[in-house]
Amino acid sequence: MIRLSTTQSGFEAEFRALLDQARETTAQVDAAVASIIAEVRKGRDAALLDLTARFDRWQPEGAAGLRVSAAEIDAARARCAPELLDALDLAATRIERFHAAQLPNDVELDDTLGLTLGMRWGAVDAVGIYVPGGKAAYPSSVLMNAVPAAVAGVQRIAMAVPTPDGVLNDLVLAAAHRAGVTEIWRIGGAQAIAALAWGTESIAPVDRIAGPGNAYVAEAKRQVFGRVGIDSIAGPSEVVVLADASQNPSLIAIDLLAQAEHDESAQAILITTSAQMAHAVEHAVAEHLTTLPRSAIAGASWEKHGAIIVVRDWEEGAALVDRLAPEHLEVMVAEPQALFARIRHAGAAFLGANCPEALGDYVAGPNHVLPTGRTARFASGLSVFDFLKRTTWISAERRGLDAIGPAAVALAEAEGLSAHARSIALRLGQGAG
Ligand code: HSO
Ligand code: ZN
Repeated sequence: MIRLSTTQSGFEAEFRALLDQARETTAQVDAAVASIIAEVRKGRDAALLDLTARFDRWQPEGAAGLRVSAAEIDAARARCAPELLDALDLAATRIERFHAAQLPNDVELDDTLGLTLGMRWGAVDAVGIYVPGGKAAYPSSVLMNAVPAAVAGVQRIAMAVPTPDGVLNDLVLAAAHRAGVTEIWRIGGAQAIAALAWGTESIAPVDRIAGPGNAYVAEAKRQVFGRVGIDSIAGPSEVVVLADASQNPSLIAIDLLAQAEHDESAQAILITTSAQMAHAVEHAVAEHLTTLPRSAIAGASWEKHGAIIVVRDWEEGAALVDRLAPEHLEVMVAEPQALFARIRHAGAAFLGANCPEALGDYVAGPNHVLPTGRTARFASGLSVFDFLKRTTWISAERRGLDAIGPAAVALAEAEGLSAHARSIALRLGQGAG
């Protein structure tokens, strides 16, 4: 953990080092991924069976065995604790409601010259949702990826989830069922991305792929991009907490650690106007770490990437946040809305002492798939927009054509495109024919 203060000499250099700190070493997997994709394109179902046996150590019973059946989904749901299914349902309902509120209106513009111009939103036909297996299998992420697609109106939502040693996570299946996933495939890694993008005998290709994954999955998404759309490639998670002297240091500390426990390369940063608070939080972090089950991971993240920055005022604090452009921002000050209004770059904000990030991770309603690694400068969290696309349209009355056609003829002639010019001129009644 690094302690900084904007009053110390050399602060700028230290802060820049923090901004530039590499938190993830991405393995060089390009070539391996390219060969897996080629294998799936060529061998299709048979290649998937092979690769699954090789990487996930189980032997599907033919291609049909790759798909999780309705009976298996029902059985998985029956094994889940009813309280957990209720919690999942509450989360899904709230995520649905918030994402439905995002649905945009079509545009229609009458230009008064006799033309009507429009833009129409439509859903993507088929989407693939990748869900990591094993340790990082989060039912909450299934909801966060699949619900926006369903709300957008996507007809086919195909989920891919690896089942190492054949083992499935019941709550992941229950979440998929609740979210409206239409088919579930027990495949993973680059081979799953290849199958979703290119299709096999049993898996129809999709149009867009979303969802987190390991280095192989991320690289595979990069390599199939263009054939299909992809969501952003997520890096390690991060939080910036802004706190003034009035806050409870123990709560701030646990919020920082909630981020840190995700992964050793996660980053948690406190920015405070109070040197006393800085001190108190540092102690509270150490205290919590003595009892947290994931203290090894959280402690390593805090040690390697954590920071406490003391600022003179919130003017300085807001400027630092914009430079960090954090994935998550907690604003725990007396007037959180006012401070939030001064900040431009953050993936998602949590305002006031009553909404720790974890509330948003699970049940609040906004998406938890957010831009990491300072990409909040130009990117946004997952939403219905990721599963919608636009078609613009023009319709013209005769008087509209007459009004603007001549300008188009002139531009077409200047570009040397005679058929373009003539297609308009003929209609204007001026063409040589
Ligand atoms: N904080 C993570 C999402 C998550 N948290 C899932 C718990 N489960 C990235 O926004
Ligand atoms: Zn989280």
